[in-house]
Amino acid sequence: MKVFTKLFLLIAVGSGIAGCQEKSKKSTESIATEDTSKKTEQGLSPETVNSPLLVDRPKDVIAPEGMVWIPGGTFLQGAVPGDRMAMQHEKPAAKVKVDGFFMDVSEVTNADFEKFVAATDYITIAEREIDWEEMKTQLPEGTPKPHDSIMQPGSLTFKKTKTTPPNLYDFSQWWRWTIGANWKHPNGPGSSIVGKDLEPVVHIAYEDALAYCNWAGRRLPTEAEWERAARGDKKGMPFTWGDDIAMLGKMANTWEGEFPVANTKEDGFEGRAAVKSYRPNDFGLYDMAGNVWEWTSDWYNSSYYSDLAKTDKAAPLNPNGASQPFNERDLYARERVIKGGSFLCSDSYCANYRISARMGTSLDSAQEHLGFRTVVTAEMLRSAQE
Ligand SMILES: [Ca+2]
Ligand SMILES: [Ca+2]
Repeated sequence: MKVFTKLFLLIAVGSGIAGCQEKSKKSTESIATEDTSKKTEQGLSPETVNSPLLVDRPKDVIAPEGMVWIPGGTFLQGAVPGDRMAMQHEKPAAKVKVDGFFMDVSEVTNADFEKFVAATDYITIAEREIDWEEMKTQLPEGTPKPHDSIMQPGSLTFKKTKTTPPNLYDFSQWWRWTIGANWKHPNGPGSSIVGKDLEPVVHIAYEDALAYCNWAGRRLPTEAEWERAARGDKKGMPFTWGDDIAMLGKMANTWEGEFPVANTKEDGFEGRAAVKSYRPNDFGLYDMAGNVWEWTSDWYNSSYYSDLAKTDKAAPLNPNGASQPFNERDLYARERVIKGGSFLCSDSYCANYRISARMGTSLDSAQEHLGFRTVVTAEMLRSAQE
């Protein structure tokens, strides 16, 4: 679904765009009762259980430039005990195993993406014309067509509010549909990426990220791989650096101050920071907390963890998430999981810089705080050499 469609839905029918808002208990219960058919069946195949684990980097493969080996391991995926900010869709944590793999040390940058576009002439979703015929198939029947003046290529940009919003559920108060916003003009037509080679590329929809991966011989991480990489060797810790929230400003680019009104910039940045502006985690990965959100390949299913807990498949190997999308707050949603939070995440709001934090984002959504990083397996590298 186009990001515009989401915004339009929000305005027209009050549906929820992917955001940080807290869960509505009422809607959770009513929708879960009405439609259980969309719930996940986990997507875990029996052969992935109790298989041997690839821990160390195979000697016949070396890390591609800009990547590091993430050792395989067993860990608890999901909310850690005592995390008071954890939402229901992060619980309960599940023991999983992940084979080792290589991961980009940083978010994909503007310079990286520019090389891809130069080589392929790829046009991102935010740069493409909006197809109303396609869009209306994903809207409630009878939804009127918006005026042509706003049915133009664009994306979502953030704008601070002048005063404290009366509620933080309506994020149309700080998100704007901006015609002409895209990866080359991240804050709208008047902005550019000149001199910002090392900032993370943004306004990247899922399809755009896949196209880059396909060109680069990479893929997106699963949510389990992403969490394994972000967590490093720290067991039971909510953050990539441990459990001390006082370190936040030194360790990640997030929002400090009252969201979405006042940003104190105590961490040095109000918007995107060049990648590697903060210290890396145990595995040498930068900005796994904050800066920009990162796509994973898992379907977003708000029942995934609770459904996983009901199965008898202990410690599955390389789980790839729910078999189908489901969002109890938006039954039209077809979303993938994004991780890590962004420069817009505040401890006064959603604290999505926590490792277990997750959000569903529609496949065609592009936003100014959403990018990605890639992974590759030893097997993929071997195949590429054949
Ligand atoms: Ca900041
Ligand atoms: Ca990030």
